[in-house]
Amino acid sequence: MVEVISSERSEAVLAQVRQAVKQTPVYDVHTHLYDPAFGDLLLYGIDDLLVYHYLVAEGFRQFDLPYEQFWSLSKEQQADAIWDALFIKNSPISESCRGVLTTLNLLGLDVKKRDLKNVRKWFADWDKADYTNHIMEKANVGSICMTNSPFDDLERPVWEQGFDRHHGFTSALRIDPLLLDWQRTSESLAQWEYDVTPELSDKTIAGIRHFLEDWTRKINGKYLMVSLPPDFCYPGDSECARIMESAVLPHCRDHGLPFAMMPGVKRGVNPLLKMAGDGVSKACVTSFSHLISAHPDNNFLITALSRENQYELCVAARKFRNLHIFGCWWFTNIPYLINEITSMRLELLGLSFTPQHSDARVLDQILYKWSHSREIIADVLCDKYTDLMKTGWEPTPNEVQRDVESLFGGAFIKFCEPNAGESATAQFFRRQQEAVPGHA
Ligand code: FIX
Ligand code: ZN
Repeated sequence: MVEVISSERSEAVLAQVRQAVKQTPVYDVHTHLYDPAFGDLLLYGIDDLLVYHYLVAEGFRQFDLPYEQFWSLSKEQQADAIWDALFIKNSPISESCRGVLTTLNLLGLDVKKRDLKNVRKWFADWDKADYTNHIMEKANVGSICMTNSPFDDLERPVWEQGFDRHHGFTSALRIDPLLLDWQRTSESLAQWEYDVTPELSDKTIAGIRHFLEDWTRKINGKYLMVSLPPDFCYPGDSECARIMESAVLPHCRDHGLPFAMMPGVKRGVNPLLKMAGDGVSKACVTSFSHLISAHPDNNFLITALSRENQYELCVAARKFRNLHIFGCWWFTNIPYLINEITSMRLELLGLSFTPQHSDARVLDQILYKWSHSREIIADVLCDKYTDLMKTGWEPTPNEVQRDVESLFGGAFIKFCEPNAGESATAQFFRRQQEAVPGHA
């Protein structure tokens, strides 16, 4: 047996892993945040943190007020009710509650004072654009991918009018209504002067492709994205499968763009909870394997909502190089599952996946979501490098840095833009790499 690595040397490697995870800026590949040019659509501050739908769902487990009464309150009153129920009357143990406290703590606010009024005052003094830069820097998030929907009546006019883009924000074209509600969406497209009818004729498919082309260009989309119900089935003759096959996938092929799918969400399980009322069920990974297998010239990104789908999905990714798995989505974005899912992915896929995205809806959330995830990713990576070192393999600092960059956006960019060469984000990571002490 080869001499094992001394404990000092292995401690030094693990310290370097932790440092690289902490210091490497991340590309947050799926969020619901907006470039500050979108004005009020970019949410931030304590009230938006407290009325986040993750907390609303938990709040209703404690409130004794009727649903309609809560919804009739102002945002500040709703935030007060949630603060009182989840932070004052109970200890804020859940991941979403802890997230608010991590965020405040990282902003330098003293949470033990439990002084909501003062916290509100602190946020009131910020300018939105300055705050955006401040938070991205503090969270060490180098780039944020927005979710951009032409079907959103508040968002669409901003794109149509045009604006100077913030260098830290990229775009993804979100097309749920197109795939999941064609009968209604055909009316919108027709109104916007695309040549479509509710029947999926060749002419209508051409109209849908024009629409996709116009919006991909307008927003400079990096990928197209849909969330899918658990019963999505392929092959199949649903309108969703037909539009995907005849319009979305050819469009993605022609433009060299990946198609991101997020299976497993059951929308409106409890409509009285509004946005907090969506649930989860196991999706059919076999359908996704069929779809990917039938389209070898398309690239697919997938994050599944159900814990029960994670293992099958990893095995599917071992079979299909045109599938890239990303993130621990929504209900799986809790330490217990991030740990489990990230370990499993590293063991089955090595470094060829993207462990996390934030899904942040409120800018400040990137502080807690990334600090919590970084902690777990560092722990899991340390376990894996420790196992390697038991064989006598000693990772060099450059190798560790390379691996972390790959997990924090490098592998994603390479998958999405194999021919982009020096894309803006790749350049960004290269600059960061050069800034790391010890980089050759
Ligand atoms: O469909 C999505 O992109 C989901 O992430 C959202 O619908 C969901 O409301 C959410 O915020 C989850 O984190
Ligand atoms: Zn999302």
